Amino acid sequence: MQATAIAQPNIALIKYWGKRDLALNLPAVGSISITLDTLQTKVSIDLDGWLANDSLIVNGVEDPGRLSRMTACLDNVLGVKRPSALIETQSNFPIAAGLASSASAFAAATLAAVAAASIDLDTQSLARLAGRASGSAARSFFGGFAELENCQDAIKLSSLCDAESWPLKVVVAITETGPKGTSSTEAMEISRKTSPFYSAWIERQVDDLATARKAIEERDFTTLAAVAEHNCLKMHSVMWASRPPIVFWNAATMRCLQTVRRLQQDGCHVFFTIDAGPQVKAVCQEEDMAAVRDALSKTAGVLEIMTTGLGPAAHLVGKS
Ligand code: 2P0
Repeated sequence: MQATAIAQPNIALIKYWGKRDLALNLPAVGSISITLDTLQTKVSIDLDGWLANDSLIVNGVEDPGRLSRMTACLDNVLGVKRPSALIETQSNFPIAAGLASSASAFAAATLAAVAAASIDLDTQSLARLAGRASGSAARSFFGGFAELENCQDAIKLSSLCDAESWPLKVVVAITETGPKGTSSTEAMEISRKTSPFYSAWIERQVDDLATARKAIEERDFTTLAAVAEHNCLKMHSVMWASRPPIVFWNAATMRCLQTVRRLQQDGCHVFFTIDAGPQVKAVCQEEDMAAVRDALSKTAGVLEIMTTGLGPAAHLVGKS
């Protein structure tokens, strides 16, 4: 009744922002993402039932603040009559800071829970269960480039291209290390209820998805770069126009964007994307990675740089 799984975070190039069903956590739009390799979350779940209640240990420290969301995830995966669980998670990158740590944590937790309970489920079902806990977690069940389709009453996941077939690199510029002030769920709901741009965002998503899908199929970096940057800035415009405004950026975030523009003018194949946090992810071709890394590390306000390639789907690493 114990299992351990590893999942990598994924970064959306065409973003998920907004829910059409809060209770079922169904997204209002489809999304396309890349799953990373060197960043990862390892989750061990022990269902032997020797605890009176669930207990969550995050990076070696008991974390009651995050327990209720994890308990809800396990209840949804295993049913409420399950034994109490000891859940241990280890991430090798900052959590709750706009680096998709909930995607990797809930993907790994879903997989470990199902394995610990010896339940046999296909990838689509696992992805849907993880998506209930965190919308982006569903995409970490696929390596490389993944698409989450927003179908009538459920989500559908598919692989667009594996990591080896288009081995892009990602340079992550960390501009702030503390946890963010507003959760994604909360921020999405504020956007849905108050942003005058929200309906336009929803309507146009299908076009951005089609453009990105075709660019990925044709390995067309320039087109993918343009649509990904546009989609990212559009999502943040929705947030900025919300009431109260939701601004995840800081001054260094903006400086990183200027660095990426300069690199592009110098001929580098690179584009930026930013999620619900102040970090900047620069996606680039392998031959440009050193230049991108160098330029971002010299950008004022950048505290740390991480580099990663594209990686595998969530996978089991132990079971007993
Ligand atoms: C994404 N984000 O597509 C978008 C872009 C952040 C910005 O999915 O509310 O933690 O748990 O379903 O998955 C982050 O939100 O949100 C996210 P919930 P999640 O990656």
